[in-house]
Amino acid sequence: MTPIQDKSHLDQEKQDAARAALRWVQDGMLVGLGTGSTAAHFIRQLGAKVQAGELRVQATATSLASENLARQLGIPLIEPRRGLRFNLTVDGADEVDPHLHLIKGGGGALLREKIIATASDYLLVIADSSKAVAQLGKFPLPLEVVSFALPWVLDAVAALGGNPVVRMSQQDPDKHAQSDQGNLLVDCHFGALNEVEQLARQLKTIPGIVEHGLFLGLARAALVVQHGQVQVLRP
Ligand code: ABF
Repeated sequence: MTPIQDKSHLDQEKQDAARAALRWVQDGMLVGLGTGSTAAHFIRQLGAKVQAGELRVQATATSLASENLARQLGIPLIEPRRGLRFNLTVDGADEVDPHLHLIKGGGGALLREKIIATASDYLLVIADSSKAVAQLGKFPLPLEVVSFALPWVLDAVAALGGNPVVRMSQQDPDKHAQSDQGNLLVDCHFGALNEVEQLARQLKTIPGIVEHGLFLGLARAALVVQHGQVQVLRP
């Protein structure tokens, strides 16, 4: 299979996973909207249902890109407020392991994604076949980092064996990439992650790391395309 065919094949899988997630959405729900190409498929399909009057939902998005897409599609948006809980959040992932531990943040939205996932009663992950792994760690682990703290964060992560690389902007490769919050993104190359809970705890102790891309114990189910079929995985 050529890379182009492979990409369109994976895109079809993303669409299939997104379509399957629509069955989790019930009328009247408060929904968290994820970020990335798989989540964008879900937002488009949800928007079509809202426009057709088949579903009424209110939503909050995990990134400005997803928020803009939802607004264009006429999905009613709500601002963060005290006491707000989402019935369901549907989001993509960079890696999903059999415990439904996730690496997220390749799309640069991990902080808002974790905030919304934690404020949700049910996090449903949608993913193409390339995302399911036996062990996390092939995909670099993203961190969102306060700019002032960058040199010390790089020292601390390097001391943990993380081989940190500051992410550069896709628009201007001479500039650092920035999150929607104006923070920097650092991609860590730890290799296979054997002790994810321990690593998550260690990263949390480093001042200047606002959040890391390990999502542990948050996903309640994952819709992953495997062998051409959407499979429901549970932890
Ligand atoms: C978000 O988008 C992220 O947490 C993850 O980094 C990325 C997945 O992107 P895609 O769906 O485009 O593969 O869900």
